Amino acid sequence: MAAPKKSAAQESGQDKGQDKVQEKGQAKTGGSIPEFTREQELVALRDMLLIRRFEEKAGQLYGMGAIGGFCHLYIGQEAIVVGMQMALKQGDQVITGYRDHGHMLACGMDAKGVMAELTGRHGGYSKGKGGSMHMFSKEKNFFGGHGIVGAQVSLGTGLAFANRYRGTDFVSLAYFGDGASNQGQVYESFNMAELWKLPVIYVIENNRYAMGTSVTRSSAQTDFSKRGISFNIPGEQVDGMDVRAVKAAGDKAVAWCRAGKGPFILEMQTYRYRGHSMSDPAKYRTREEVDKVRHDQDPIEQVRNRLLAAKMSEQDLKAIDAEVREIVNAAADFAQHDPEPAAAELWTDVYR
Ligand SMILES: Cc1ncc(C[n+]2csc(CCOP(=O)(O)OP(=O)(O)O)c2C)c(N)n1
Ligand SMILES: [Mg+2]
Repeated sequence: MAAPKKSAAQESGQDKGQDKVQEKGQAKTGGSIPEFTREQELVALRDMLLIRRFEEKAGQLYGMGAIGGFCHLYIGQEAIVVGMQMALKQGDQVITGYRDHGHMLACGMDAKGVMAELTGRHGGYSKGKGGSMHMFSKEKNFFGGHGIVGAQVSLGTGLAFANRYRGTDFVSLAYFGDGASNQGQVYESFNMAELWKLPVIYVIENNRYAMGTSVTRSSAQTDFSKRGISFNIPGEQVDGMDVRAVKAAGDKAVAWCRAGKGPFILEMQTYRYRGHSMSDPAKYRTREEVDKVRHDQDPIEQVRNRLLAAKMSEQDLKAIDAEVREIVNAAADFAQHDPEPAAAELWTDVYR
């Protein structure tokens, strides 16, 4: 059978149709977006800035050769993990794929430990033996960090099963991408989660690309909030560039899960500013496309602008950035000077 004809947009690799869906304010977050208090705005700003500066530094260290292997940056998507974290309570679990540094920082993991893992040092979360894609923190309920696309979806469903089995009211969050959404195990997980009413929120981070493939080229159904329809799992599209919209959607989904109603799907409409990984020249999209999102929808600028409009001074905002930069610089310094793991570590933490 001949391959189906592609549209002009698909041929060019440009994601025109999706552009429209994700234009500012287009996502359906269930009506108006509740305002944040000043305190919430400040928490969101600081936490998003920490991720942004951390990722910029990781990119620099990678360029200097201090980080080996793969490194997938989260720049542009910060509002998702920060907004969702604001909707959680202590004891809820988080699991994600390989674009994971932001999730760890949002969970409260230490920037030094994360950065030192990237540089393969003993003080890293996996003693320098895991790297960017393999970090965990039992204390902060962060379950990785998974390089196999989609694997975290079934594991996250398992975490929800454990919550149910133990009779707790904790909720698990399984983050995955638009590309991962087309994986078979996602739907096996959806079925079991709804069948057993498991408290899991499937957070689909639709950043419009899976490596170099745009969603319109790879997905028959590009409204990812509908992916649970045949399992009766409710879903919502959310403006993932607005931290307030993310928090509001998160609150709703968390309440649904905690009430024992089963899983919930949140499609976060977002964008990654950098290539898929550090080695991706991102030739499948135009510079203008990236610049437009940065200019019109940047999640950090949105909060900064609201704070400025609420009479917060430019100076006070700069002080927050300076405080964050200090944390990140200290983490980078530690990550470059901490020793590498001893050779004997090769024989520890091995599953037998
Ligand atoms: C099972 C499996 N298939 C393929 C890959 C190669 N791979 C790594 S990332 C990726 C794209 C995933 O894209 P998406 O889910 O949209 O996440 P994003 O990178 O955009 O955050 C692919 C195909 C893999 N790691 N695992
Ligand atoms: Mg993607």
